[in-house]
Amino acid sequence: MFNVENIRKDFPILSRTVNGKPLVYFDNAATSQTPQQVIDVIVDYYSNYNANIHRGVHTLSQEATDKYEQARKKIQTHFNAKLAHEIIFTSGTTHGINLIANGFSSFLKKGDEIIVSALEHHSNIVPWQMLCERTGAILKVIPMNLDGELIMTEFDKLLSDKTKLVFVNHVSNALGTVNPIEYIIEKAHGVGAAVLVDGAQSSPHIKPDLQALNVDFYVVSAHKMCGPTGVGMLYGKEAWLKKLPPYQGGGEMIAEVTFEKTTYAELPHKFEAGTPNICGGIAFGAAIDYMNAIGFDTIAKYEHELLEYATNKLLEIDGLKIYGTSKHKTAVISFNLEGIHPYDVGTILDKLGIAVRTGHHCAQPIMDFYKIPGTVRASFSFYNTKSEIDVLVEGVKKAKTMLS
Ligand code: 7TS
Repeated sequence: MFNVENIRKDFPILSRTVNGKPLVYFDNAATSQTPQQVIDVIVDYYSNYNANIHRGVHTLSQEATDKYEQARKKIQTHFNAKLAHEIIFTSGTTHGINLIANGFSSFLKKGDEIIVSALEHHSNIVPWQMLCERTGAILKVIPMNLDGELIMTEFDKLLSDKTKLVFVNHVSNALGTVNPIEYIIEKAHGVGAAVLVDGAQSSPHIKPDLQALNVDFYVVSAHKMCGPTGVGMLYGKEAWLKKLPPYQGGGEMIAEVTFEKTTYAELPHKFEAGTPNICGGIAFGAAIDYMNAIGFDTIAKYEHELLEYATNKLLEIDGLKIYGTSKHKTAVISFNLEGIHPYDVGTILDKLGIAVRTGHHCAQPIMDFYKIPGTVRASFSFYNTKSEIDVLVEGVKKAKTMLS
C-alpha cells in the first residue's frame, strides 16, 4: 500500500525548514529530491570502492566497473531497451540531445528538414538551430493550440520525404502536456525520418517501453528521477548508434590509436570518452530501483490525484489562470494571477517556505504564444501531499492580497 508519510521519511530534505517554515517542495520538474537509499549508495561508493573503471586490474576498479555496468543493465531493463550497449551514459538530457544533433551533421544536406515542436525546452531548440546552421537544413515547428497541445493535423502537413529527423519532448516541462509520441513516431517513420524523444519530464512519471514505442533515440536526466545531477541516459537503436560518428574524442572511446589513424571502441564506449560520472551512474541505477519499488502505476495514480486536487483548489482563486489545460497532463500546473508578475508571486511563496519555479522555464516560445512574460510553475512528485497543496493555495491567496 502506498503511504505517503512513510515515503516522505526516505527524503531527509523534506523535513527541513525554509525561512522558518516547513519546506514545501514544488519544483520537482526542475530537479527531484533524493531518497536516503540513493544518498547511501553515493556515500558507499566514495567510502568503499571509489576507483576508475574499465581500466584497472585491481579489485576496487573491478568492483566499480561491475556496479557501473550493473547500473547500465538496470536502466536497460527499466526502459526496456533490447541491448545494454544501446544505453549510453551522458551527463544529462542536454548532453544526449547535443550528441545526436552533432552526429546528424554527417547525415544532413542543404534543404533537408528537421521537425521540432512548439512545446520545446531551449535545450531542444538551440542544438537543432546550430545543426541547421552547419548543414543548411531547415527547422520546421509543429504548432500548438491554446490548451497547450500539439496540433497533429499540422504535423501531418509538415512531414515529407525531406524530413530527416523529428524531435519532440514526451512531456512539456512548462505545461505538463503529454505529447502523442506514438503517433508522431509512426508517422515520422512513414516518411523515413528518425525520431528523438526527450524524456526528461516523462521519466519521473511514466515508464516508457522503448522497444514497443519503436523510437530511435530517447534521452533522460537522472536528477529528475530521484537520482543525482550530472548523469543521464541516451538510448539509441543499435543500428543508429553504429552509424553515428563519435561525439567527443578521448580515452575509453578508442580501439587503437596511432598518429596516423585511430579506430573507435565498440558500443557503448564509442560515445563515452573520458572518465564518466561513475558514482552518478551507479546512483542512477539505485534511483530507478527506488522508484520501481514504489511502482510507476502507483506513482502516476497518486500524482494525478494531486494534480486534480490542486487544479480545483487553485481555480477557486479569482483571477487565477492556468496555462496548459490538456486532458493528458503530468502533475504540473503553470499559472498566473491577473495583473501580477509571476516573479513577485514566487518571491512571496519562498518567504512561506514554498519552492516553485517562476519565469519562462527555458521555453520562451510557449510564453510568447500566450503573450505572457512567464508563469508560476508548481510541479508535484509522489512525495508531495494534499496538505502541502493547501499551504500553496493559502500562499497564493496571500500573495494576491499583498500584490493587488
Ligand atoms: N528537456 C526538458 C523537457 C527539460 O524539462 C529539461 C530541464 C531539459 C531538457 C534539460 O535537462 P538537463 O538535465 O540537461 O538540464 N528542465 C528544467 C525545468 O523545467 N526547470 O529546470 C530545468
